[in-house]
Amino acid sequence: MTTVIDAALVAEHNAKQEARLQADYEALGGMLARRGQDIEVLTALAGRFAVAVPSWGVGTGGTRFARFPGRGEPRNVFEKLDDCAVIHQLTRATPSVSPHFPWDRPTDAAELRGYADALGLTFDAVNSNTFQDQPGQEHTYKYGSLTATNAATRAQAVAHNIECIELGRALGSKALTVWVGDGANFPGQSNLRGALERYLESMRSIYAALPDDWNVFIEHKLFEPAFYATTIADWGTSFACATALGPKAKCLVDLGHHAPNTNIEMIVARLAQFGKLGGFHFNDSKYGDDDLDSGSINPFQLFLVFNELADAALREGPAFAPAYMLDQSHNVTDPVESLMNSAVEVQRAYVQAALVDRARLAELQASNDVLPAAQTLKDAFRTDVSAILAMARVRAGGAADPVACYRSSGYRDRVASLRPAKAGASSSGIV
Ligand code: RM4
Ligand code: MN
Ligand code: MN
Repeated sequence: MTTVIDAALVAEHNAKQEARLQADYEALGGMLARRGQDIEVLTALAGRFAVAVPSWGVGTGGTRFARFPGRGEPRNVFEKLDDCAVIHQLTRATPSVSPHFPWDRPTDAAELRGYADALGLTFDAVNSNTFQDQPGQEHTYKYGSLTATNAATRAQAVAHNIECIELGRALGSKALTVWVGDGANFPGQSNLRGALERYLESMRSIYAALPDDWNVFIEHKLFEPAFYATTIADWGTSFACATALGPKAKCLVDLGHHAPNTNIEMIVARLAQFGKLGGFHFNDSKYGDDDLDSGSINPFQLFLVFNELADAALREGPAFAPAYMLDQSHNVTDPVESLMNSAVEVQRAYVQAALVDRARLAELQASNDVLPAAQTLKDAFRTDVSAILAMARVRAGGAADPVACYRSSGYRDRVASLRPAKAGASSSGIV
């Protein structure tokens, strides 16, 4: 495997941190042992955690007002993979990349797969894009794609999704994520039921093109760009469509795609109960689809999501394996740093959820002893598992402190000189 950051530099960084990490790890291990928990079991669990990086996340994002490009942004999918490889090398928690087409369309899929392989990366779910028009495209998506009233527009959107499946097959992916911005901006603009009927008809054609071992993930989002009525606005619609389509169709929960204060962990519990939880796009938000770093606003919510996942895993057994992906946009931070930060925060919630004393929680719930039940969750959430995460990384060849190690590597300066900005071009990121 090619290492993008000099392995000697990582080793030197870890050597400097070793004494402090060891002391913290021993102290935490002692504290956990007094609670009846084995730190080594938790460190092994942390080492098995993986979350996919979104290819579009390594570019600088933007808002509808402006995009302020960052230095050394990747200009093509190969450079995106280089940045993703740095994230994985230092965190050891992001071995796969979720590509977005046509942004990442390769001229030679085998070459792209080989490039990823050499970097120690694989491809996770592929994403279609019918929320933008592409140069030379025959039919516009201005009034919708999979739900368009114009049959030729729908056929074009279906064909794009089928092309995504074919590209994904060549890249070794096993799932297609479909998010559409289709909807209406005015009451009366669209027949609400008719739009969903057209969506289902289009999705049936896409579903029929799925290989046997593939899934399609339906991603819902409350609003934007349709501000009055988004066709796939909520998990209920997503669930109904996934059920109508069949067993290969599942629901994808993007944490930022709900109204403020929505109980997302309950959505997770419901989808898991009915066998339709396909996966996640992790991020955080304060207002809407803010795409902020995971755990940066509401880490307790992230923990509660993982608490439900831990409960579901116990009930369902090893077959329960929703796809974990990040979906973020970075406007003011270095995307590599933000994605490393998020991967670690999601991994933190995963480990904290494993700390919950489930037998005690079940007893407290059965006897309606409310306050200690709430405290049982808080005890786990308040436990600082940083030393476990750092130890898992160091043992796997990653960095004790990924952001500090990344900064000392000078990677951003190096790529800034290798990747001069294209004047006027929005080479990556969303906008
Ligand atoms: C959407 C949604 C999708 C992502 C696009 C770029 O809001 O979250 O997952 O493909 O943004
Ligand atoms: Mn998303
Ligand atoms: Mn989104």
